[in-house]
Amino acid sequence: HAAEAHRTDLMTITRFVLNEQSKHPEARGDFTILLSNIVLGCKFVCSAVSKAGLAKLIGLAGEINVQGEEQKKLDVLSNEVFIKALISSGRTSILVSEENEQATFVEPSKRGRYCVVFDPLDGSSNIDCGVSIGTIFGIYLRKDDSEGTLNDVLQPGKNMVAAGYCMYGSSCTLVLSTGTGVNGFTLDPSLGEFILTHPDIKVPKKGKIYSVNEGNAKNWDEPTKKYVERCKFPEDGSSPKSLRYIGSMVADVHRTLLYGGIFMYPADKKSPNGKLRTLYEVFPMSFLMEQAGGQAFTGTGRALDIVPTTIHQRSPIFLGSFEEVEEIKSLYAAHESKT
Ligand code: P6P
Repeated sequence: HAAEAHRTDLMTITRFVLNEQSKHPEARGDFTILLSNIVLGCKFVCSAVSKAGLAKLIGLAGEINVQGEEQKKLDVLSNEVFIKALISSGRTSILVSEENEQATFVEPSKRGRYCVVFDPLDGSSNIDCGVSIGTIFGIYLRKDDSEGTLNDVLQPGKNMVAAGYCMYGSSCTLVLSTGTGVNGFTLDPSLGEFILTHPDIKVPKKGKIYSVNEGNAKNWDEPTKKYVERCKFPEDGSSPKSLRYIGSMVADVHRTLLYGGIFMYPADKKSPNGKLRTLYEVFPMSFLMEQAGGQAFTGTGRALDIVPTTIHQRSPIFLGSFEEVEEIKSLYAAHESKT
């Protein structure tokens, strides 16, 4: 029946967003245009990633390929595609990319009300071995009467108007929230359209999976150590949790969103702010997790409450099932009260 609905209903991501936007009488269609350009970028990257092995796109930047052109690494290529698509949308003022040290300030004639922060190809170190990778993005509205300054992207994550990721794996799945829940769309290559396949995603309240790089255990703080210990040796006699760690944030978070559990990149002695970037990894994934009924915590507070000071800063993150994050929060609170 689902297949039948798909064939005749064809709820594409564009139609879905248009329906959503029609609930906002003040909407001028700008967001829909912006999103369609992000979707175009995702379709390009999906195609390039699936061909990477063949087209040797995974070669190091600077190598010359058989056509005598300079090889671009997939993450460099993906970044260029997203930057150009976002600028040509005429709906953005500032772009922050993991690939660019400086923010991109759009020229006045092409400026729009939105600011996009993104990682064009997160986990790209995994490309060569075929592990799923992804694009992560978050969208802010420019602050009132601003023409576009860094302050427009140094806003807390809770100010985002939308966030999402596109995972390039066995299928190409785009997960999006515009602030009224989370929906998943799968690319139908025969149509070149993202079709609604996961309506109204809710993260299970509890989970049986924990996801962390145990190789950092030596450097963890006490609450993290205690939580992971409880996952392995439950004090209440329940069965231990399973460890699943892919090492590609989009893949680890997507599994957590659908199956429940917790994904963690804690602070440690080596990296006091953890490894993941606040603006375009922590904020978008935290936004989605909260919209799906889960939580996102940094060890000291709600992740979306962070007020960033620099565009590439990092922050620790614990995100996933509501109850699992609740347990981490209580361990940190207990630790606080002892120190
Ligand atoms: P580690 C990939 O390089 C990445 O940025 C995220 O996608 C992933 O969650 C994390 O780093 C993995 O880091 O230190 O566990 O290899």
